[in-house]
Amino acid sequence: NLSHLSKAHSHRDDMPYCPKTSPFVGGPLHVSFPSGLTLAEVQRKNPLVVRGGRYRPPNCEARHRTAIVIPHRHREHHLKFLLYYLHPFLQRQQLNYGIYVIHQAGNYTFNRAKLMNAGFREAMREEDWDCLFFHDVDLIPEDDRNTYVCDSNPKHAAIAMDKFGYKLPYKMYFGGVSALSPLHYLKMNGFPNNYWGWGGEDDDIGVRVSLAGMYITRPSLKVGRYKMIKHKLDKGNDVNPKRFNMLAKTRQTWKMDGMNTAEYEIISRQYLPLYTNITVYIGTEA
Ligand code: UDH
Ligand code: NGS
Repeated sequence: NLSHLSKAHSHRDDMPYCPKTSPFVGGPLHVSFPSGLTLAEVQRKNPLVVRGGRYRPPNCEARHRTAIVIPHRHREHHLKFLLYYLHPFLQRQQLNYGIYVIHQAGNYTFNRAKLMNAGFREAMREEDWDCLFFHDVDLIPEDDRNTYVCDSNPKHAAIAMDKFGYKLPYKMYFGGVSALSPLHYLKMNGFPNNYWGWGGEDDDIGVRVSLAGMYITRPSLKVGRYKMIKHKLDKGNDVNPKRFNMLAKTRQTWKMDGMNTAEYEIISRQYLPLYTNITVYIGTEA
């Protein structure tokens, strides 16, 4: 889809399009977590990444423009590893990309899905992205062929995680990493705003996909592999006891709760060397 080229970020006429399959993409990746890693080193290893964590291939015009949206709070040590792996991975795929970290302000209960709504709106405000990857901070892709571009329908990318023995834990699982075009996102009214705490919001999002008349696509089990950085349940993200009752009502609520009702306040927007950090105050449970 090249329709965006008439908009803000214009095509560089002097450049040919990148090939359909990048020559730099390999196969399986070895992922480990080196102890002394610093953000300065990640920066040094990615000299072509510019302010706000943006990149365009230097010698060809990218065919795809992908925003990575990462919900975040108190996971700086995971973010460092994700950036260490993701920047080179996305560059090998010859994408025009940007990384957005959506940081929840304050200490109130975490709300992953609402942060994604804020991330969607704020990323789209800056650039006409044709695909958004909603990405947990602790999941590292383990195969270069897991292309960070959108499909004709919403894509669930993290289908083979190490912690689930590299298989889907259950058929409708939609957690971890998913990829939607702006049209997909708006068609399903974005994500729910009122799942506070751990669990269920990803299932709700999966249900929305089908309620909006779409279906979930997936890469192969060989390609959609991820290593999770091990951790315990965070402070401020207790298991949400209401999640099952809420999930039972998604059919009645999805049109009234989502992108059309997402309210939040931007506290700050920082264009850091490796990512754009957007701190948002998303309020508290009603
Ligand atoms: N996140 C944060 N900070 C938090 C909570 C969540 O940044 O305090 C983000 C982060 O991107 C994370 C994502 O939200 O990857 C999902 O949250 P999670 O990692 O807590 O969820 P996950 O299901 O792990 O991956 C839960 C660990 C144990 C749950 C046991 C409950 N049965
Ligand atoms: C389901 C949760 C999902 C969660 C998945 C994997 O039970 O939100 O487990 O969890 N759904 C409900 O609670 C309704 S995990 O093994 O990663 O802790 O993503």
